[in-house]
Amino acid sequence: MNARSKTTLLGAVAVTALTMTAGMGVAGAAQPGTAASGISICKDAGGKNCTTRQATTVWDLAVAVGSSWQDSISSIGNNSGYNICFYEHNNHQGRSFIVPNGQGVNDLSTIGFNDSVSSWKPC
Ligand SMILES: [Ca+2]
Repeated sequence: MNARSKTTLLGAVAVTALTMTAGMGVAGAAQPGTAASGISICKDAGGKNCTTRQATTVWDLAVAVGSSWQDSISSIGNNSGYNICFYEHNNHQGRSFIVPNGQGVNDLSTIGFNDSVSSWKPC
């Protein structure tokens, strides 16, 4: 291997590492839809103060995740592998909206659902 090809190889590795770092930064902060595998629910808008669950059916958010999560979600990311429907009340009642797999809602107040989600299911 000559000096020139060594430089090229190192350059390629550096670019790959940089791309991964940039992608992870976007995922955590501004775009909940690209967050970690599963359903990320966040108490604050912009993908902040989150926890993640796999694509299970949740009948009652207070029971399945914790009482502090009931009527508190302000942003959502969905990388669960399924489209997920979220509901205003327990047992999949009341108003609802769908978050397709691979997408998210950065601020639920923009769709009239801030601090009001109480259950979800794949749909
Ligand atoms: Ca909130």
